[in-house]
This record gives sequence, structure tokens and C-alpha cells, in this order.
Amino acid sequence: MPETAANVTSRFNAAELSFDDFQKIVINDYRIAYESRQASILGRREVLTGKAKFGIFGDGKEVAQLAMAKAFRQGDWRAGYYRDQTFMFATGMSNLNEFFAQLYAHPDIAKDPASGGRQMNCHYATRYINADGSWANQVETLNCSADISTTGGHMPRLLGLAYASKLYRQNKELEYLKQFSVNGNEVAFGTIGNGATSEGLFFETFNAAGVLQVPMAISIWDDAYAISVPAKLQTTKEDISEILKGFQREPGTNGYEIFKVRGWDYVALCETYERAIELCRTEHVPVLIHVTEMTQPQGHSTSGSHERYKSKDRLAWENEHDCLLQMRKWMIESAISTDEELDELEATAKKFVRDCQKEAWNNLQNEVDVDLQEVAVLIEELAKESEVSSSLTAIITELKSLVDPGRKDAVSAGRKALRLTAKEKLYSRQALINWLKSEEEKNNERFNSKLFSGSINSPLNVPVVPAEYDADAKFLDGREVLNACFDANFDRDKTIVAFGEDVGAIGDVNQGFAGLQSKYTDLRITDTGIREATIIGQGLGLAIRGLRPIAEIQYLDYLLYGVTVLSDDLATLSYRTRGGQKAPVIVRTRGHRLEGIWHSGSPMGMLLGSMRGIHICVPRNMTQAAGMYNTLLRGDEPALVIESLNGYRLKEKLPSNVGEFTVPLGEAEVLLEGSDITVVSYGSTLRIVEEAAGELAKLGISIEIIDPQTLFPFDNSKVCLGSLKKTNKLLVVDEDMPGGGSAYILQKILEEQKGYFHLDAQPRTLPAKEHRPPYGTDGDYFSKPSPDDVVEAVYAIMHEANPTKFPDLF
Ligand SMILES: Cc1ncc(C[n+]2csc(CCOP(=O)(O)OP(=O)(O)O)c2C)c(N)n1
Ligand SMILES: [Mg+2]
Repeated sequence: MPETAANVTSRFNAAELSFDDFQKIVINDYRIAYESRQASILGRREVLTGKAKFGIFGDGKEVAQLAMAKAFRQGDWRAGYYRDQTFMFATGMSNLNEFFAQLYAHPDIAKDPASGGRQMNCHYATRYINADGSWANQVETLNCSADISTTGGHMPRLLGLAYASKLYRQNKELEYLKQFSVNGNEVAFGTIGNGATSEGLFFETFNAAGVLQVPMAISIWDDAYAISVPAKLQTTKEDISEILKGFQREPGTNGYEIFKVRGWDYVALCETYERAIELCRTEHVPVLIHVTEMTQPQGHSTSGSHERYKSKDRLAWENEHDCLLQMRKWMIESAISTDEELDELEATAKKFVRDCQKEAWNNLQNEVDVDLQEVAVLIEELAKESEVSSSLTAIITELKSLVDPGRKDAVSAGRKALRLTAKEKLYSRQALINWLKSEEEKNNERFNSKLFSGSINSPLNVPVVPAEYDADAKFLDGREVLNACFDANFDRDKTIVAFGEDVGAIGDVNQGFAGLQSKYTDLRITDTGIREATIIGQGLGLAIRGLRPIAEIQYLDYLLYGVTVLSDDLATLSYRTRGGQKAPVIVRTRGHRLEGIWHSGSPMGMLLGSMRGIHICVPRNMTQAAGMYNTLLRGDEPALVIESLNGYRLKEKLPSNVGEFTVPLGEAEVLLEGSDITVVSYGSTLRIVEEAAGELAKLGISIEIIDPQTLFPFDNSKVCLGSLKKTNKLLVVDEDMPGGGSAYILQKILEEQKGYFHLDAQPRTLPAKEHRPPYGTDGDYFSKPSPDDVVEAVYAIMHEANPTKFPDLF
């Protein structure tokens, strides 16, 4: 990066500050803010001229972010949104080269450490995972959790980041974790737009932090608009801090300290942030800083112009209240600087930003040029030998004529050339094929890698420890097996915490944690409000900060309220930072079969489709669930565990190593060997299939039952395929809707495992009906697969294969 003066902002240390020092700090701040503005202006131009795809910038929000940066300390965390470039520059967590590298989507973490070219511009993250997947020290760095694009979607994570400080301060057993906290002094800084405060996630987070009393500092950047929608259509009374006044703490109550300050008033902003954050840090009181009168000099984003929806008066007001203009005016009035000095500073800054932009563009373009030249040479070689040389030369000509070509153009040209010469036996084709293969590998790494941490600590690398049983092993209720597993793990690892609705005092509605709060304290086994999204967010923040949360969602049906956070945030975390961040949250829930429209859901297709990046475990009983928890709690990747609601009171044998044995992820088990047909099922329907097996045996049909145990990953050892080779017939049974989880399983077995090759009859699925199941036993029977349904579905497949031996039943 080109050289510049002090890159980051400095604090005003009142005791020692001379006017000279003060002046230097202010002028440096102005330079940072001005460079940031230039980056916005240039960034927008780069999009409009086609060099970058999309641009959203922090212009109009600069001055407040200088003030926020001054209050940000080592060990602190940010969870914010796309307007925060000035804050990122002023703290040194990002810089102009990285800013432009991300704008151009440079797929290299050395250039764009936040996302390795994967995220839109102004989506920030610092890397807290070392290259080997281990944790970096978080107390010696400034920390930024990875942004997401959904407005308000980061709020639940913010709560978790702040909540971690509370646990680190209050739970003395955690003092040994020196690389994660210093006495819980870390503040979690959140930023959000005024419009996004209309989101439920904002209000849920806001209330939860007030209840929990955590060091969370929310800044609302209020520019009175959310794209084109003005405040009067967004916010009651058009004023978010006004309507949140009820949260203000009073003597004897919990609550917030609420501050309101104008976004162009540098002095007031610096004072406000210093006061607010000091309070937040020392007293663990959440604070709200409502920053009003902000502007958008260039409008919302590159997708449109704000002249379309803002009045002339508003635009004029925005011009006048531009925070840089106001800061400059104040600096001159206060004799901190002169017009001439600032003109010169601005001219230098402009050139500096331009240099950074050019450098970032050239860095990427030079890499792309190598690809383009390599493929052109290979195609030229091909053209020398081929019958279609003129078409091949045309590909090269086209390639060379492209304005701002990318890697895809090089690869696509190579693929086209191979298609054109498919029928020719040419020596030079092999060289091109080899090149494409090596590019594929590199591009997979660039664009498709790191869905999971994939580190040596991945749960997939946790050693398999079989369950052991004493000769006189007790038979207990399933919930008691789980309880013993949790007890052993809480004793073993002080970083494990569990929380959720009714998890604390009563030990969850099915008593998996019964008695554990009194044993391990309410800091480790904790009740929460009814707030699924922030329960997940709490897990995310804690896991990011080195703790091992089990975030409990009372029933699978209520997981929907947390799916936004699971899908947008947790599932994408490793991918969107290209392995720079991780959050090994375990989400515990229970579902499938019970009764009622909202108490028996099994929306596996929805989960499988929305949260790749999270392991999905579907244990058939509580012993298997315990083994999965033992695996997951020793690994570093997130997972969802869905226990079977109707299994808690079934008797299971207690393993003697209940806290140690592990169930590996992605390893299917054959529960019953058979020869005629393979039946794949998971969770509670396995008991239905097992029941049907007896009756089918009486009909002369031998079924092989396979439990994949985890849906994602799915049957890594291809146990299903092995079974199909023997039986040549396949039925998949589950409780999801048609085309949901069972369709996913079919795709895995038929397409990925190539099971289609071994089929003698049409493969079938036996899912539930298309509506949610009604309440009552009859409702269940007529909506979800029953043993009768399984018997008949299996029989129908046998009938298709051999109608003589298996005539129509009816
Ligand atoms: C969940 C979600 N809904 C809608 C959008 C589309 N969107 C992007 S920015 C934006 C406006 C946000 O306004 P505000 O929160 O005031 O922030 P500002 O951009 O004004 O700083 C909208 C509607 C989104 N990204 N995410
Ligand atoms: Mg706004």
C-alpha cells in the first residue's frame, strides 16, 4: 500500500493533550475521513464504468465513525453493516487497498482478508483463525465479526459477542482463557441503519440485551431513509431513540443508557462515544447511540440515484449538513487548520486514494492476464493442428477484444476450444485439458472452498470411540442418558454452556439438563426469553469468542424463527470469510413426530436447503444423540442436532463411557440386514420401519434398514450404495413433505453414489402428506408414514419387481 501519514485515529488523552497534539489528531482524523469519502466517490465510479459489479459506500457517515473508532480497544468486537468503511480505516482493521480489492472481488485473502473476494464491497471481517484452523489471540487484536448483507441480520450475533464478555467477567472458571478476554472488558460495537431498526431482529436483540445487561453498544446511523423509504414510513414518531426511551435504565432497574447526537458534530460525537463506551465497558450496561442528521452524498448505492425520491429541499439540506463540510468548517473556525492547508491535504488524499485504487486493480488484472495469456497460447497451439483453426483463432480474437476480462473468460475460452475440437485426436488438446484441470482446482479453492473449517479439529477428525457397557448396565429413560452425557461434558470442559427457553431452572422441557444448573451454576445452564433468533445469535457470538455453546430451540417447529440467523450468518461464516472465522455452535432441538400442527414438524428439506455449512444430525435415539454431542463438543464446526421428540421416555442402556464415546458424522449404520430391499430412514421413522420389518418378514420380504444418522454429511462410506448392490431396490422413508428430505436422500444415493445403476425397480419415497399433521392420533396416522404405509410401500416395490411372487394386495 502506498505510504501515508499515521493511518489510524488516536484518542484524545485529556491529561496530556497539548493544542499541537490535539490539532494533529483532528487533522489526521479529517484526512482519514476525507480519504474514505474519496474511496466512496471513486468506488462508485468504478462500478458505473463497469470495473466492479456493485457498490455501496459509507459516504455521509464518516465523522461519527472516527469518534466510534477512538473508543474501540484491543479485544473489542464489531458487528456492523456496509456503511462502516471509515471506522474500519480509522481503527486500522481495513485499509484502502483492501477496500478496492474487495470492490473488484479479488479472490485472494492476502488482498481481501475479509472475504477473499467473496463478499460485496464494504462487508468487513478480521481473521481470527490461523491458517491451521486454530484460534488466534483475540485480546491483542481489534476484532470484526464478518458482515452479512441482510439488514439487521447481524444483530443476534452482536448480542452473543456482548454476552461472552459477561460470561468471561462473571464466571471465574474461565479466567484461564487469556487469549479470549481480559475480565470481560470487551465491548461489542454494533452498527445498524435507521431503516433496519424496523426489523424484528433489532427489537428482539435490543430487549434481550436489556435483560441480560451486557456490554453492547449499538450505533444507529440515521440518515432518515432506507433506500427510498423515508423515516415516516419506517419508524413510529420518525425517531427510534424517542420510541426506545422506555428502555432507559432508572435507579433500581436494568435497561440502557441512551444517547442522541448529530452525525456532523465532531466534538459532540467524540465526547458522546467516550462517555457511552466507558460506561458500557466498566458497568456492563448496554448503550444506544442514535446518530442523527446523517446524509448520503451519493445516494443509497450504485443501483439508483436518490434524486428520484428525495426532494430538492432535502438534497440541499444534505449538502449543507455533509459531515465533512461541517467538520472542515469547524476546523477552520477553531483555528485548527486553514483553507489552504486543507485544500492541500485534500489534493494529496485524492491522489493517494487514486493510487491505492489503481494498485488494487492492477494486482488483480495482472493475475487475470496470466490466465488469459496461458489459454491463448494453448488455443493457438491447438489451432495449428486443428481442422477448425479459424474458429479457434476467432476465440482468441474475441478474448483479446474483451474490455476488463476476468478469469471466467479464460476458462470459458478453453472449454469452448475443447468442444470445437471434440472429434479430433490432437496432441495439443491434452495440454489444454491439463491447464483446465489445474485451473479448476485453483478456482475451486478460490470460489468454492471452506464451507466448513476443515481443520484438524473438524468433528470429522474426532477419533471414533465405541460405546462401552458394563455387564450390569442400567436401562434408563433416553433423557437420562442425555443428561448423563451433558453432565460429563460440563464437568470435562468449562467452556461449555447451554441456554434456551426453560433450559435452566427445570433443565429443559424434556429434562435433558435436569439438575445441572444447580451443579454448574446459572452462568452455564441458563434460561432465556422466548427469542429463537437471538438464542442462535447468542450461540454465534459465544462460539466466535472461544466458548462452546449449546443453543437450545425448544421444538424443531420453532427453529423457523432462528433460521434467518442459522442460514444467513452461521452457515455462511466459514465460507464468506474463506476460513478466516468460525463459530462451532451446537444447536440442540427436538422434533419429528408428536402431535399438532406446530409440534410435529420435520421440515428437513427446508433445513437442508438453507443451511449448508452446518452439520445436520438426526439421531434415532438418545444414545446416538449423546455420541454425536460427544463428537461435536470436541470438534470446531457448527451443527444442528434434532432429537426425536417421542424418544425421551424410551428405555436405553447407559454406556459406561457416556461422556466419551463418539458417533462419527456422515457414517451410516445398517440397523437390520436384509436381502430384498433397502429402506433408508432416520430419526423417529426408523422405529416405524423397524415395526414394519416384522410384518414384512411374515410376507416373505427381507428388508435392510439403513440409518444415515446425519443428513449432512450423508453416508460418506456409501453404505446405501453397498446395500443397493445387494437388494437392487430402494425405499426412503421420512416425515418431511414430499420432495423434501427424502428427495435429498434419493439424490445422494442415486446420483452422487450412482445407485441408479443397481436398481431393478422404481425407487420410491414415503414421506408425510403435503400439509402439516393435525393434532391427535388419527391425524398422525393419516398424515405421517405408519407401519402400514411402510409395509405397503415396500410391498408395492416388490410387486413391481416380481408380480407373480407378490400379487396386488388390494
Ligand atoms: C433483510 C433485508 N431486507 C431488505 C434488504 C434490501 N436493502 C438493502 S439496504 C436497505 C435499506 C437499509 O436502510 P437503512 O437501514 O436505513 O441503512 P442505510 O442504507 O440507509 O444506511 C434495504 C431495504 C436487505 N439487504 N436485507
Ligand atoms: Mg438509512
